[in-house]
Amino acid sequence: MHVVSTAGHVDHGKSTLVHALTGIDPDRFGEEKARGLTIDLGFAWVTLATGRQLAFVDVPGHIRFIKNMLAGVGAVDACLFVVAATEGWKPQSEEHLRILELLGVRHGLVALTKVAVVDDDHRELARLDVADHVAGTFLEDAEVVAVDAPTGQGLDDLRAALDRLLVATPTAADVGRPRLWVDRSFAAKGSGTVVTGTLTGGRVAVDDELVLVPGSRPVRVRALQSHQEALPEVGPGRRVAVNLVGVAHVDVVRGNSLVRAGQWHLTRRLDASLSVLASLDHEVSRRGAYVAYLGSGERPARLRVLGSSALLPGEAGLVRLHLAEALPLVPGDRFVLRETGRAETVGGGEVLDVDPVLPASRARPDRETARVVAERGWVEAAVLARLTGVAQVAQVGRWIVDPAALAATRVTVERAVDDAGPLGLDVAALGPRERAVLATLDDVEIDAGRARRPDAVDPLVDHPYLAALQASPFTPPPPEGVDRGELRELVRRGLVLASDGTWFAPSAIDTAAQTLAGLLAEQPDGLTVAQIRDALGTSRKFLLPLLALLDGQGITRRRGDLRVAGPRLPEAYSGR
Ligand SMILES: Nc1nc2c(ncn2[C@@H]2O[C@H](COP(=O)(O)OP(=O)(O)OP(=O)(O)O)[C@@H](O)[C@H]2O)c(=O)[nH]1
Ligand SMILES: [Mg+2]
Repeated sequence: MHVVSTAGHVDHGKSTLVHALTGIDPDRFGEEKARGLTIDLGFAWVTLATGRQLAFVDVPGHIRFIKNMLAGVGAVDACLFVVAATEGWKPQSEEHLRILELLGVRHGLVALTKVAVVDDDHRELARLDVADHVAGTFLEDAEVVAVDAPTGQGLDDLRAALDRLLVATPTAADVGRPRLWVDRSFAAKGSGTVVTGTLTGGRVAVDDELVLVPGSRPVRVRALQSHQEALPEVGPGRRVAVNLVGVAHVDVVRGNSLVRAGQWHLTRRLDASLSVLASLDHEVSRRGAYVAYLGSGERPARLRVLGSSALLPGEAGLVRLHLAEALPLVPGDRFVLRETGRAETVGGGEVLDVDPVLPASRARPDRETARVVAERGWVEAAVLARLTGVAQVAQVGRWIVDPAALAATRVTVERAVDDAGPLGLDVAALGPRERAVLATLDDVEIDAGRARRPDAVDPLVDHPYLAALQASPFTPPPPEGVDRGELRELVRRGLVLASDGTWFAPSAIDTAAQTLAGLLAEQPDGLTVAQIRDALGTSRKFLLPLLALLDGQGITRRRGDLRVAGPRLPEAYSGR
């Protein structure tokens, strides 16, 4: 399945040819038929003898309707370039060819029409004329087929040539990011809003939730058609009619687009390449009122040339464009630039950066992902995918990081780990990026929320406060002079037990448990606080927090004023 647009000067026989090839008259409007002139885009389709399917977008040749032509050729795979043998190369032959070149169309063939009404010499002259003008363009090596639609002459040759063209023309890629630039919106009887366009980038299915841009109005796909056939799903590279729920047909216009939420960066500011047509008789600078033809729409744009103040005819350079509305664009999108005042095509180019971060004075955009990353330092992979249009695998945490920025953060994190010493660095105190880098460091181990070097000796097991607590288990000294952070860490690691503002060595609990086990073996009905205090040789002040620990661990249990055996009370020494 391919989409092919016509191109060529007014009256050269584009619509007649499409009609002859497809049986469908692409001129849809009464006024078009009455005047014998295409005003707006027309659509037709045919299945070639080999089974290959082909959709035509038929464009108007008249200069007055050039913006309709521009709306139609944005997403096509190839062109059928029409030149009448009666007239030869004309101004819109030239302008259409330039436009197709600027939009990056790379495949096509030439139909030399109306050959039945000229003699052989004329026909050969017209052929030479065409060859002259397409030299150096993508049509240089294209087949030129002589036809005459009313007599049917050459139509079979043209069909065969179209088939060869399609074999050589790649079909639209499916990258899982559908985008439909709307070229028509109307109300269909009984089903509401229908929009049409050439689908690219991915598939769309019935019941899909999409958003309408500009704005972000959610809409749902109620039904899909391609070539008037209802389909549950349509792939890229096809003409589609989408029946939408959630929007009135008058609220959708040519140039709008349908995309999936979250897949696109919507931008009003972009950097791009710009090739200025050699035929232009003035330079291109920020002065001037421009319109950019992007997708199927005509967009007023302000322009600034990057790196110099103006581009001369025939020159290629870089520009920053400011649009009035945010559009779902991606690097690689092509556009044509026209100047509104003079109604002339200025040039065109390729979108390079949909979210420029550098000021225009320093920006030097290109298509390199590494540049996008370098200008930001850190970019979330999902964001980078939107900015480049290419799926990106996160490298550190959810980010992709410029090598210099990564090295700098690595140094900061390593230093923080070293400065924290053997106690370790509190991971929670780090920012998310630092935490992601920490996880990539080889010579750091993370345990219970603390990062430290594995070879660091743990000073806490030898901590003097531990020794002091062990020395007087039941009259433990307060942690005077002990660093608060160290104390917290001693408690966290279970080297010190805290209870109600009093601290104990774990061995105090073990010793107390043994003592109480012995006493309770003799007095199973329970011990008073005074009995326990005397047995342990302590005072009430220390005993109550100690009992809280013993109760908490299930060694003892409270019954009234007494303490009885808890489920974890050790066996009493048999010797007692
Ligand atoms: N004899 C002859 N007449 C042709 C041929 N092709 C088109 N015509 C006539 O030329 C006139 C213009 O044809 P169209 O097909 O409308 O031309 P077009 O290129 O679509 O014109 P626009 O869409 O307005 O740019 C019509 O009267 C056609 O009948 C041809 O191959 N031979
Ligand atoms: Mg026409």
